[in-house]
Amino acid sequence: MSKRVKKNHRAGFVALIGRPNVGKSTLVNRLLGQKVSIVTPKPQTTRTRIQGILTLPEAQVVLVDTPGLGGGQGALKTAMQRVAGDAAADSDVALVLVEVRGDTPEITDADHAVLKEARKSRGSIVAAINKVDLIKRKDILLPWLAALGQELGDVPLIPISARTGDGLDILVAELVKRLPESPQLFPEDVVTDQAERVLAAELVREQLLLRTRDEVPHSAAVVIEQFEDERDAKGQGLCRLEGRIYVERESQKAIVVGKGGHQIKEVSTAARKAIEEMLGCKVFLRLTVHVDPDWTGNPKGVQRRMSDQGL
Ligand SMILES: Nc1nc2c(ncn2[C@@H]2O[C@H](COP(=O)(O)OP(=O)(O)OP(=O)(O)O)[C@@H](O)[C@H]2O)c(=O)[nH]1
Ligand SMILES: [Mg+2]
Repeated sequence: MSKRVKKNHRAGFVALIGRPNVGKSTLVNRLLGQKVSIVTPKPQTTRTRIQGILTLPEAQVVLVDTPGLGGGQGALKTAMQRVAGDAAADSDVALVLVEVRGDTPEITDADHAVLKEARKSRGSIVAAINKVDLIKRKDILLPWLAALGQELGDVPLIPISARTGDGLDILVAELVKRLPESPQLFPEDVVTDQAERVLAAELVREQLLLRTRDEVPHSAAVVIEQFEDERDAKGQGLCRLEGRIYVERESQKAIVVGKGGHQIKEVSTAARKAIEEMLGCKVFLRLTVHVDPDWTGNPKGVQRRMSDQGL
């Protein structure tokens, strides 16, 4: 990689900050055209800092996905909030993401808390209102823009849809403008800092989240302990993965395993397909379920289950 600064080339860190479920991970994946962060309709899906690197001719935008602010439980919650706050403080731009919630705009304390974190950025703030594809009547957007605009002051506010891609060109241009002049920070073929092993564990957790409810999604942690790429030079052969799913109680284990192992089989089949797509390799996946009592409730438990993913 050349260290010479191309004229006007910009590069830096953009931290996505927002409440749970507003679409931060969806936006990162959409901008990259590749899945680096799991997405579910449940809040508190993302638990750690996940970096996605968007390399453009004129700029390199390092998108930092973070856990939603205000979500989680116990020591896991504390760790997740710290990750988001640190990412904001360490950013050249804090991108505040808000979602359209109903017909009447309402700015809550939770929104104020998000803005407070974003203001820790050493750089500037850009805001985007996501999920505009859900708005059936265009006149609903205007009061939302007015209410948020009043809250944000002279921060630019861009309506977007991470799902359809609406408004994303404008958003990226606003982000790039605010990055410092700098050569590329990463080689251009690097898209994420997430190891394949960690991404595979996340794809398993995504399927668990999609298939369970109540407290099970928040109590589940996944680790891939064995990852053997047995492909030969011609690319023939298997990738063999062995993973462990941890929950907090025997009753949760029974739910994850399901009657006659039905649930864990479904999770495993769906996760295997997703991992095959990511690796471009035929996958053998073996999952087992274990109980680690109350791991989310204490810092040692969080370290035990999440240190693999940098939490
Ligand atoms: N209709 C619509 N749905 C969206 C859009 N962006 C995200 N979603 C959906 O919103 C839900 C949450 O998306 P995520 O990307 O997981 O949200 P997040 O902010 O990363 O959530 P946490 O990781 O829990 O903080 C998912 O069901 C997405 O499919 C959008 O632009 N339009
Ligand atoms: Mg997320």
